[in-house]
Amino acid sequence: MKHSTHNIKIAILVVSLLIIIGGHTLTQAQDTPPPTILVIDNFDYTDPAGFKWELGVSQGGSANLLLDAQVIPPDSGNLQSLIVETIVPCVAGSARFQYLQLALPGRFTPELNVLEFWIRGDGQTGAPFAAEFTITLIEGSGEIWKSSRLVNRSSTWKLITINLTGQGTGDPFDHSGDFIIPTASAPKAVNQVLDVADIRLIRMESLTTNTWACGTASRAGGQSYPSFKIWIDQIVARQTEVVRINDFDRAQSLEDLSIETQATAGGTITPQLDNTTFAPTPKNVQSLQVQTNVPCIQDGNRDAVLEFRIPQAQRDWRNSRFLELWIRGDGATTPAVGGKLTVSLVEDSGEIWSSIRRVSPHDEWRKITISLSGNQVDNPRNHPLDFVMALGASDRSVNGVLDLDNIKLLRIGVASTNGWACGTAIRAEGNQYPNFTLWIDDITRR
Ligand SMILES: [Ca+2]
Ligand SMILES: [Ca+2]
Ligand SMILES: [Ca+2]
Ligand SMILES: [Ca+2]
Repeated sequence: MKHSTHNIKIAILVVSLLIIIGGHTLTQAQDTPPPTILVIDNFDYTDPAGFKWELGVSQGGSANLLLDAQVIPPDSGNLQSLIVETIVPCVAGSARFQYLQLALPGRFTPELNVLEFWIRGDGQTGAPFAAEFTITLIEGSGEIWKSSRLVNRSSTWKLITINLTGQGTGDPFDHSGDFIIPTASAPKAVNQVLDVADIRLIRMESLTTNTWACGTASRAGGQSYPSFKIWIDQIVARQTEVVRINDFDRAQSLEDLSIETQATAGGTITPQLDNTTFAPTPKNVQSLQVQTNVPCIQDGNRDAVLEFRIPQAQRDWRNSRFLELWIRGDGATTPAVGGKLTVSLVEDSGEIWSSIRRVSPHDEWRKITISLSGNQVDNPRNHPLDFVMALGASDRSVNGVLDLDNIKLLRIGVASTNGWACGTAIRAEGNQYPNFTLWIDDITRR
């Protein structure tokens, strides 16, 4: 495998970089982005001078930056990705940090509403198991906005989409889906609103946590792990357009909705239109109430499901990044309190992708957002914010990636949790809380 390499060993702060392209031949990048996309960096340069990011790193730290023409995300016309390996040791009495910073190649326009990029780990096992990854946006006003997450060492490429929205101050790790002014940067706050058209600089940081790097994590056995290596690619800002899947407003009767229902043995699911309660969205007049009664079954996978068949002309979801819907609970204060909501997408290929979240019995409308991305087999309960293939559905796997070019069905499962229904919750006994009611409204993708 050939890499273009340049090793950086520096002691303090910002330097400009030179990337030395290796011996392999490169051709001109193919992307001619539509006007709604601003490519921040795709790392597909034919000229090493294309690399404009500046490195900042704390005392004693360094970074290896490599362009990689072999390991690239599944994105058409893509030529290269960037490997970022950071080595940032602990130095007593000084803060650890590392970042790559870029002046934006063009002005952000206000209609750009998501930032996205591909990321992947090195596929190795062992400590450190994860690192902190942060995207920072800095406004011309000086306001600093961050969105943080932990990334693991999985060698599977993952598409990360972050809403270009932000308000107030807080912890960036609570804002992996949008941006927040970190509490420590609050003195630089101006209006505490992310003004997209005022963004001037972007930073990305990948750093093992202090507990790993400084050798205090219990499993690190006192050893320190200052290094972490990631691949990153195709950093873009884009506009996503809202497409209605179902708002339940135009239906006169259930027949107009052409919903199919299914429940596991002994269960019932009863949807009905409700024009007395609906989500607080413009011109809204009606929602769908879903009453379920689903007793326990032997293997435990009890569920009651609404199935929305997507019309042929609306099955290409490739320009969308999120599925959004509004939900409202029944406000129950006695068991079973709350339930689970399962959202599944069925590809025309037959692959089924699911996301499960616990739903509290709140009786206020809430909007939930699920990222339209998925590329692994896992328990959907671990994925309220994106999609995975459940183990039980993996026998239908075709290519193991959520493909958005032909989404045939949307399934929504509503049920009380097994813990209540099957009597395993502390206060429950036996099979006694099979009922759960949820209101659903305004299902969209964007
Ligand atoms: Ca690329
Ligand atoms: Ca602002
Ligand atoms: Ca509605
Ligand atoms: Ca697929």
